Amino acid sequence: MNWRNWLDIRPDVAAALTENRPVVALESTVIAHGLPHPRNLHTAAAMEAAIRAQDAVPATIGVLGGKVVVGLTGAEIEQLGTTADVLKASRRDLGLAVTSGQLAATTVAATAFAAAAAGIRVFATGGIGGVHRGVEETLDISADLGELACAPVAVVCAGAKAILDLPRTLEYLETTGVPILGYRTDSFPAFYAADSGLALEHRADTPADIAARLAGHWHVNPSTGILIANPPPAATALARAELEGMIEQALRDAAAQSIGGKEVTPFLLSRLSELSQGRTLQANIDLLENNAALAAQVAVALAS
Ligand code: PSU
Ligand code: MN
Repeated sequence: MNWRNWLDIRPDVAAALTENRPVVALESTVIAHGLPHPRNLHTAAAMEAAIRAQDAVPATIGVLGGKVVVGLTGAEIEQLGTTADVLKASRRDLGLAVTSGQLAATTVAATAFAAAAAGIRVFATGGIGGVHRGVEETLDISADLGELACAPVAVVCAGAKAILDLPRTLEYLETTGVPILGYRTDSFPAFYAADSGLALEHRADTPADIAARLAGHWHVNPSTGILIANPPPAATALARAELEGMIEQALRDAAAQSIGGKEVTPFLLSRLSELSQGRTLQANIDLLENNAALAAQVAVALAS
């Protein structure tokens, strides 16, 4: 086994990186575990198309055939989005998944790690993982938060998922030293909702402005990640008040069914989609595409 080749950067992505052309990393857990089939595949394709529309190169990341692949093909994405029992791989799982050869989707943590290893600076997702409600009991804190502290990648997201304890998630990001830059907003978005009611201290209003701030961030903090908080599109975003009751119901259902560990987030997302008659799913899809488009604009500005 040639361990040095664990990272398989596909030619189109490698060429763009060598030539300093814009590249945007995308995760695959949202495809394999976050969205239902077939909308997961439509969304993955739409995110890649939104990136290409800005003349940037998408690099969807996953683990396949004993390699962490950067720049999955459409057929490989389809495999991840249609196969049952795909491993949800966090950073800690990557080395073991490479040695077992199993098919694995990468979370934000694992994707940020791989993107940093490949030299990709900009990554788009929906909402990052964070500190879960009831953390006093479960100690459930997403590995996304720890990884952002040591991967120099800008993650474009609609904040952290609304199912989480958002004030504690912000506290944790402060503790680990991960800054948050609001895009055209002064408050932390709440994933499905535009505004969590939690204030942000940093704001940028154009992709060029974001790119300039990123350059400054990495000049001073070269090994730290940063969140670009992009509110969800207004057309399908939900109001925070209407969400809260559904989230509480979903959390009760998770507890009643003893859902724990890495199953918690996929369970809650899918339960919320049922409780909202698909409205949270539509909001999730729209914000994913919106984040891909902004990430591409930022990558273009960074490369110029
Ligand atoms: N964003 C979405 N949907 C998702 C995720 C992000 O819109 O399903 C995934 C990401 O892969 C993130 C994961 O890393 O959810 C968080 O899982 P956990 O809470 O188990 O760390
Ligand atoms: Mn967890």
